[in-house]
Amino acid sequence: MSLTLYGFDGSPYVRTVKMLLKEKNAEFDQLQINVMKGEPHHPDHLVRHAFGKVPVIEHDGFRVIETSAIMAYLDEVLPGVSLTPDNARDRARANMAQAIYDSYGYGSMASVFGYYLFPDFIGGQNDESRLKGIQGSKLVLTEIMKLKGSDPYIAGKSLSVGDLYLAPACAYLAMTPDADEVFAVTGFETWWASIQSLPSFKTTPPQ
Ligand SMILES: N[C@@H](CCC(=O)N[C@@H](CS)C(=O)NCC(=O)O)C(=O)O
Repeated sequence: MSLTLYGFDGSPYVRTVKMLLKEKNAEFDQLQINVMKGEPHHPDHLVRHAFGKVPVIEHDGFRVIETSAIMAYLDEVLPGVSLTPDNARDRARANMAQAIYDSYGYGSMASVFGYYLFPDFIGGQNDESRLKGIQGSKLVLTEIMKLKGSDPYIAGKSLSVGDLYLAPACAYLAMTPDADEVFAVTGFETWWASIQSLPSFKTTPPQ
């Protein structure tokens, strides 16, 4: 079996995939395609992902792009713990978390953590966009924590792809002075504590 992950450790989406690979105890190679250096837009990577994004995976010669497709594929083909809930409602909760993050979460959260951590990459420090990002991020966390309800994880009693989606961007937010404000959401604190204790989280720090 050969498995290659294309994408650098600074990318939240790459970390989501890497956390799944760690949860599965999978062996893989990683090519550190660096977003900060514009490497996803180099011709050799555009062959893999025509839209110039990471992550991409190649599994025994089969290429998959887009994190949602990668997560579903790897969860199905790799042995080990399943990260897809075993019933329709919990699967819907995980899928909702994933879609909310993709559609409304990543952009809002990146405009907050990017402001402090990667200002050049997001086109400079813009306070209006940061403040809008704080509100957007809070709404996203609020709605995802409502999906979690009183369960320990977003889609129920077990860790799922929904949790792995949200965790890396929260890790970046946690490094900013806006963390307390963004994280002041019912249910977030206990969820975040359990995510931070996962070996798959601890062994995939952004670099
Ligand atoms: N829709 C893509 C989004 C992935 C994405 O936004 N990746 C970022 C890094 S976290 C990236 O490659 N950015 C490069 C760029 O936009 O230049 C997915 O789900 O995989």
